[in-house]
Amino acid sequence: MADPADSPTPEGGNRPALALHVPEPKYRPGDTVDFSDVDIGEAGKLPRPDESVDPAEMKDFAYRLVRVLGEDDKAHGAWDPKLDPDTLRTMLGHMALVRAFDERMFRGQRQGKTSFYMKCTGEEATSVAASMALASDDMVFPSYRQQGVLIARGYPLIEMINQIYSNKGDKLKGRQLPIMYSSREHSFFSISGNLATQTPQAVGWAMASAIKGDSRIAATWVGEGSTAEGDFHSACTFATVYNAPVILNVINNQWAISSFSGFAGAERTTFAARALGYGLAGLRVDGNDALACYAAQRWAANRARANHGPTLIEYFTYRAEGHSTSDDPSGYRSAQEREEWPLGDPVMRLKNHLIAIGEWDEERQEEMDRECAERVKKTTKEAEKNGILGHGLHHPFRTMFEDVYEDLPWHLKEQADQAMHERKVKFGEERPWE
Ligand SMILES: Cc1ncc(C[n+]2csc(CCOP(=O)(O)OP(=O)(O)O)c2C)c(N)n1
Ligand SMILES: [Mg+2]
Repeated sequence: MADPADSPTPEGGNRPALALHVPEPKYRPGDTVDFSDVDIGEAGKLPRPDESVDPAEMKDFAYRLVRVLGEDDKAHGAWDPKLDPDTLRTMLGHMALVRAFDERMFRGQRQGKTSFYMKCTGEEATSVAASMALASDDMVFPSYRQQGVLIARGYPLIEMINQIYSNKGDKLKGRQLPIMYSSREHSFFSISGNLATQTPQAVGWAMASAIKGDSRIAATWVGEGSTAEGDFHSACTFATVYNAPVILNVINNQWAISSFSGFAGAERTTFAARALGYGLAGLRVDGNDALACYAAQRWAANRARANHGPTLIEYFTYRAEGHSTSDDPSGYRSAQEREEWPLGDPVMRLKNHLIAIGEWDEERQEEMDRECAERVKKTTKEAEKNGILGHGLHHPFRTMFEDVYEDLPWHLKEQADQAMHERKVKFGEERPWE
């Protein structure tokens, strides 16, 4: 007898028509936002397991939030990293500097000094506090929204601005998109615009570090949207199989340009819960709580360093501004989301904490903000002496083909000769700077 499943559904038959679910964000422009259903838990409630814990015992941590800073601006519970006031002030200073830097660079793009910029407003803690919990020579594989790592590691602001302006001071010679920094000296791997590629690279680097018997670990940062890329899943598999000394930081800022996190799976489960399927340790953290970010990263770093294994950390945060200077979020999301976000602003929360413990005040904060803005302004002027976008080529055209291969392969040599020839035909005599 024929299997009824093989026959096509007859018109009007009683088998249900199949249907797809297409995720839709809750709020669109103009909508009233209500985040009261977002369960943020309470600061200080979660225990801090031993760093050698079996991932199978960490289920709860993938669904709840590690939080330290409470409504009273005090630090609570076992995850309190108990940092001294000087360290907290340094952390606040780095976060304030990142914000001032973002403001000025964003304006610089609007003034035509660069073609592109990306802010990390609202996410400063996830890079600044997390990188302060690492050793300065641990290798980091960031995405394009971790300028806070470079600032926390003391990378010169002028180098960042030279790169953003692609000017003659740009060590990368204008060959990377603005903000895609690279610094071997600061153990900061070159940023790639191809999403999630940094995740298997970080795992591979960590594996190599272990193979060599080195003591340095690796950490990578990736957006929640990018976790839908295959690379991320390969990274998780390799990390767990080989117990690589690596930290996979997932920044869940709710948005991937105009796609909300639901398209990467947020309607079904948390991003930290990805860890469970791989047998990785997984933590879900309040990404706007600098102390929680620090504590989680330190926990994972200690774990990796002691060969207890890799950790996947989801930072629950919110991208407060547009994706980049090319984006206008008012076209796809409600402006109220930023104001209503239940985890507040990371800079304000750390500032209020320092005030609450009697180690800071509003006057000092204002002075610090002024100093940050002044420092960025001064450095910007300095970098502008090396040129800005629109001043023509800052590096000789002929160098375009250099520095990738030690010896230029014949086919690139041919292309380089042809390109130079075409420019001569177009512009007449060879330009002296070429
Ligand atoms: C492989 C690949 N696909 C698509 C893009 C285009 N793109 C650039 S950023 C971005 C959104 C990424 O969102 P998310 O991972 O959440 O990071 P966020 O920007 O929020 O920090 C997309 C789709 C790209 N650069 N690379
Ligand atoms: Mg995102």
